[in-house]
Amino acid sequence: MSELRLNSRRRPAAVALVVLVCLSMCRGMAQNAPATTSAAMPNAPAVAPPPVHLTAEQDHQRLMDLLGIKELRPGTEKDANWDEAKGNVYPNLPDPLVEKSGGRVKTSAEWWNERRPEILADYDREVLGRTPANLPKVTWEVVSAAREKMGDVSVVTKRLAGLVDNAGYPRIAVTIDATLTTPADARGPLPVIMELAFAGEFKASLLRPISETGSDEVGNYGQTWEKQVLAKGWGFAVLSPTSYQADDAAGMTDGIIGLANKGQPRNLEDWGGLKAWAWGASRLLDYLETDKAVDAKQVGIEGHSRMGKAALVAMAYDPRFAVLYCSSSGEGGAKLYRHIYGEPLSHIETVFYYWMGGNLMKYAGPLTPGDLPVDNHELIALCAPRPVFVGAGLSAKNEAGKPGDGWADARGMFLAEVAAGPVYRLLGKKDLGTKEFPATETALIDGDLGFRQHGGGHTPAPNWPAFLDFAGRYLHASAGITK
Ligand code: GTR
Repeated sequence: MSELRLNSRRRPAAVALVVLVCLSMCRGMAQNAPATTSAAMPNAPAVAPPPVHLTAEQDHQRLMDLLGIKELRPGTEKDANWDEAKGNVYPNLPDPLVEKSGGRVKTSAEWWNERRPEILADYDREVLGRTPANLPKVTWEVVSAAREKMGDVSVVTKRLAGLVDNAGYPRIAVTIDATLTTPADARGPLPVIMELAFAGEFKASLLRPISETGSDEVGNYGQTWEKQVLAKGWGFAVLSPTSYQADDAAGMTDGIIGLANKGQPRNLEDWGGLKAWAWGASRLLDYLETDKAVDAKQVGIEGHSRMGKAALVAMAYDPRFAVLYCSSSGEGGAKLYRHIYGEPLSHIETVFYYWMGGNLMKYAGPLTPGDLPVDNHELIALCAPRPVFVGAGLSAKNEAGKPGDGWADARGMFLAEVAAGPVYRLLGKKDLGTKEFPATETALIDGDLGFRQHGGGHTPAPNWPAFLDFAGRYLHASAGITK
């Protein structure tokens, strides 16, 4: 079965294979056909044109042209603001509890039926792009299952492949790669933490025997997060978002976005990479709902940096995720666009514009973050009433040789959580409990919004224990063991 799997590293070969198969099928059809050729057969199936391949520069320019933008504001580290006193350029946040009509949201019904859909529509149109309706079906296969030891715990690790139906455009093959590890001796379904992994982390999750140290890709602080999750009596899943959507501007006519778009470049309101990565997380959750080892109502999701942005999007859009650890997600993630410190929007829109919907580029050119109809306190509010933990590292500027997570702007994320508080309160939940930025290494985890700034650099590792304490109030190993 594993031979059938087409992962991202093998994708060019896979695409070539599909093309060859198509060509040979066409040849076969021609050989078997009577003397007439397809030109003489008006009903002959048309072979879909190949995907359009643009360079990142060409695709970026194409979006600029569609928007009529001549230039973006500069966005390098040198152009960024590093002075907190100058960060509050746009002090007026959109009020998550005021409707576009001007009416104040007073009941949870008004939130769910009126205001929340308005915010989602703004995110779809102006920020993240719209996930297409009727995306192809995903069929999950357990490629292998291995019983093994992780530390003292006996576990079963399943390697999973989500095969995406590509009948609508056979030139693009897409597979979602993931693993699921659960304690072998559990007597019932268990909570699971799903990680949205960077490529190196996913590779490490495939090592056999199981890796005791994990990958160094996002920082290694001794004990791995996987062991800490197992110590809670829970399982963990590792998802490879780049297996189904490459982290590459030039790859936007490939992967699930390319498949859905039949190889054509994106329109201004089409989904960006974060939405696509979040879509895959939801598909993995579909699989978890079918796995008897898992209590799918108790699935948490975690991601760091760009994967932290994607994890937040997954949590905001898919109400089945039970709890979130959003680590150093920064600009385009939990940070307020209007808090001008560290990474500016113009950096995302110059280098990583493909993570987002096309329209967001306007706000890094002629318009400013202050013109956005939403801000990311509302992305957090879309997760309400479910618990959200936001983590970050030290805010020192990222200088060569110095640890520092300043680029991700811990304070900008904290302020967003504070401003999401009223929605949590409206829904009967507890907010962060303070508007004061806490001292480094002080966890705020008594409410349904959690926050901690660790003393290290751009890594999720030091905040895992605080997150797991927080998550432990919602996910219960005993739920699995007693059932
Ligand atoms: C940076 C990017 C950030 C963050 C980071 C990462 O270069 O500017 O938004 O996502 O990459 O994902 O590590």
